[in-house]
Order: sequence, then structure tokens, then C-alpha cells
Amino acid sequence: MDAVAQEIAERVRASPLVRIVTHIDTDGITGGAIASEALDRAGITHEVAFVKKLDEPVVTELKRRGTPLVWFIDLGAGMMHALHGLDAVITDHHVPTEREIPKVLRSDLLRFAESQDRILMLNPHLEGAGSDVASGAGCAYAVAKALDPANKDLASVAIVGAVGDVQDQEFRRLSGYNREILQDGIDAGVLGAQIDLRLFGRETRPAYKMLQYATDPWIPRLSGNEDACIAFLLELGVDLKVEEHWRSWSDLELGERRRVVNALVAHMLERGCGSKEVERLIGETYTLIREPAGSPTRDAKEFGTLINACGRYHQPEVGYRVCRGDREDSLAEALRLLRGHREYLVDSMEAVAAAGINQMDAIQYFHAADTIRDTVVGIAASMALNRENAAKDMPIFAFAQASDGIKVSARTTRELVARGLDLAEVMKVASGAVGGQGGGHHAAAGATIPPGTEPKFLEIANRMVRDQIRPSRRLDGIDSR
Ligand SMILES: [Mn+2]
Repeated sequence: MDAVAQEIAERVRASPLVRIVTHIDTDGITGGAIASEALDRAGITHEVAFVKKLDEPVVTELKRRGTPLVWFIDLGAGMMHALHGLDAVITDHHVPTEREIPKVLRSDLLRFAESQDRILMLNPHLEGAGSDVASGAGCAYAVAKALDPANKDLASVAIVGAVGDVQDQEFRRLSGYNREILQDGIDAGVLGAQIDLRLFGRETRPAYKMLQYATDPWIPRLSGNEDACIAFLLELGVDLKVEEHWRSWSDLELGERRRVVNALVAHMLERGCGSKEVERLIGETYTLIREPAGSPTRDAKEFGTLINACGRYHQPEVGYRVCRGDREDSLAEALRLLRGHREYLVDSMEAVAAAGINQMDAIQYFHAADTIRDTVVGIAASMALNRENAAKDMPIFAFAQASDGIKVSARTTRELVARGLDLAEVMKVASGAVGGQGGGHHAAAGATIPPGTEPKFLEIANRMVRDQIRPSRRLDGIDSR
């Protein structure tokens, strides 16, 4: 990574103007903030633009503008085939497409073409690694560090990007190049890593709320049950409040935290959860140690969620300014967007109930039409899957209207992935068959399809899911939900 990062840094340094083009999710916004901060520190003139996706019209517009150098972050790899003619550097972790080499430049001219190459990409896939060893923000960080080793303090924002892209989820800790970034952050005195309960809301949620909202893992009888969570903590002798302040998980003393973790493990085992599920309680958590205790920017996962809310509601600049250090107006605005997002999710659950969840033989689905935004329908699908009224042994597909067609989001459990389900493949094939496009991950995938093709899409998806899932062998923990 370092050699390419160095080359990109030199390209950037030599350019009179750099246009940063980045994605509007947490990874893209944090990556844009890192790049911009590093360029500012180096005195390099630049602009930052956020895009929902990098498609042909965006590329055409960039070519038309003729900026001396474009820096793509968290995107670009998937458009390698269309970037010919642009001067660009790319820091991305998505799978690259093939470069398109003009026909006249074949064979003996190929070497010449390559030596004239105007596109330089830093991407873990080019070094034989997968998407999860570094995020777009992490790749941008590598360039920032190459520009100036003093930029190691930006590692904290890069870790927010990695966690925002759930790169710590599968193994309950970050891996690959992310660990080098983490170490840089620890050395620079901006990051801490600790083994802890990995539920969401360690800093800002009352401890009982953190338990109540637990979904990974789902804790039988506690998840979704406020009274039971309060009783659980009280029985362990944990004070829920100090004066008027609800104590968060981070407010608890080490002894209290240990007691709660031990009790949670025993609780889950007694209720038939398998060891795989119980293990998911614990993992590595990341703290931005210079941020005030109890603040929404102290825990990397909470920080990432805050930034994501900004992107989802079309205010990426707000999140970007928080990442650049604004703890006044932009933070207040970001928190307002996050609160709005939570209210929106509550309303979305009502919209799902109104739409109704329909079952086919291997999948279930709902069609939200224009009642849920396309940027939120994926979370609505996850939440619906965790509710009582959805079947736990089928993936869920959610449809919503988008500006460019019908957005489809699909979600499933780890148990079904372990039995062979691959939603990325389902999305790709089923959407392709109806004239759309899609992809993603095994357990979470998305697509956009032409309006009216939903029935055909569902029919193909249902058949594919049925063929993918191996006959049920009773797995560890599968009945725990
Ligand atoms: Mn990313």
C-alpha cells in the first residue's frame, strides 16, 4: 500500500488543483475529511464533492470540467472501465473493473499507453487482499500519511470510516491494513482499542437502553424489552442513575461491567443460545480518546452512525465538518439529523406494518412505495427482520421508490448465510434479468430495477434463494431468536 500511496501523494502535491469526489456514506465522508485536511495542511488547493454513486453522467461531467486532478475516494474502482481520459487518483476498496484500452493502443503500443497512464489507484484488491482490510477512508489515510507522517492523528477518523463500513463486524475486530491505522492512532494518542461488550451506544445511551436495543447478538427476553433490561441490571446491583443522569455503559465501573457481561453470557447460555451467538457479545471496540466522555463522537461506532445520518438526509457537508473538528454548529445539526433519522425509523416501521410483509415459499417481502426513502429502506428491512412479525428463517426483500427506479434491499441472518445464502448473487442475477443492476454482500445486498418488474424479480429471487439454502440441519443458536 505504501509505495502506491507515496506515488499518489506526489501526484497530488504536483497538481495546482485537486477535486475530491467521494461517497455520501460514513466511509466516504470520513475519507473526504481526511483527504481535505491533509491537503489543507500541505497548502494544496482543492474542492470536495459528495456523490450518491459514481455513474456515467458524473464521470462525463468530470471529464467536461477538465480539473487538473480528480481524487476519488470510496468509489472509482467500479468505474475503471469508464475513466479513460481523466487525470485521476483513486483510493477505494471496491472490486475494480477492467480498464478500457482504446483499440489503437493494442499490443506494442500497450507499454506506451501504460507509461502514459493518467490513473493511479490504491486498492487492497490490487494487492490480493479483500474489501474488508481497509476502507475508502483508510486508503485515503494512507495517502495523507504519505503526504506527511504528522497526519497520523487522522487515523481516528479513518477508523470511524472502517467501522462505519462494518469492517469490524465479521470477526468482531478490525483486520489487515486497518490494524496498522489503529496502531498509528494509538501511537498518536488519538485512539484506544479495548475488548468490551460490543453493543451499540456505549457512550450516549443509558446502559439499559443499550441492552434493550441489542440486535447483534439478539439477547432472548432482553432485546426489545425495556422492563426486563432495567430489572436485569438492578438485580446485579447496578445503579441506573446518578442524580438526574442515566448512566451509560461507559459510566459503569470496571467491576460492574464485568458482572453484567458474565450475567449476560450465563443468561444467553441458559436460554439455549449457541456459543457462536454468545461470542458476539464481546469484541474489540474503538474509542477516540480525545473526545469528551459521553459524547457522540467518542465511540467509533456511534460517531459513524452520526455521520451516516448526515449522508442519508442529503447533508454530507454537515458530517464532513464534524469530521474536520467542528463540535459546535455542525455537531448540533448532525445530532438533529440523527434524532430525525431515529424518528423516521419509527415511522418506517409503521409504514412496513401498513404495507404488510408477504411471504413466498423461500423469501418474504414488503413494498413501501413512496412511504420510506430509498436511502433508509435497507435499515427498515433489517429492523423488520428483527421484529416479531417477520419470519426468522427467510431473507427479507424491501422495495421503495427511488429517483432512478425501484430500490430493492435484502437482508438476512448469519444463520442463513452459513447455510449457503448469498444475497449479493441473488440481487445481481435477479435484477440483471429484469433490466436493473445490483450486488452487495452475502447478508445485505441492494439493487435498482425498472418500475413494474417487481413480480418477475421476486419470482427469480425466490427460486434462487430456495436453491441456495441447504436443507436445515439444526444449527447452533438458530432457535435463539
Ligand atoms: Mn466504503
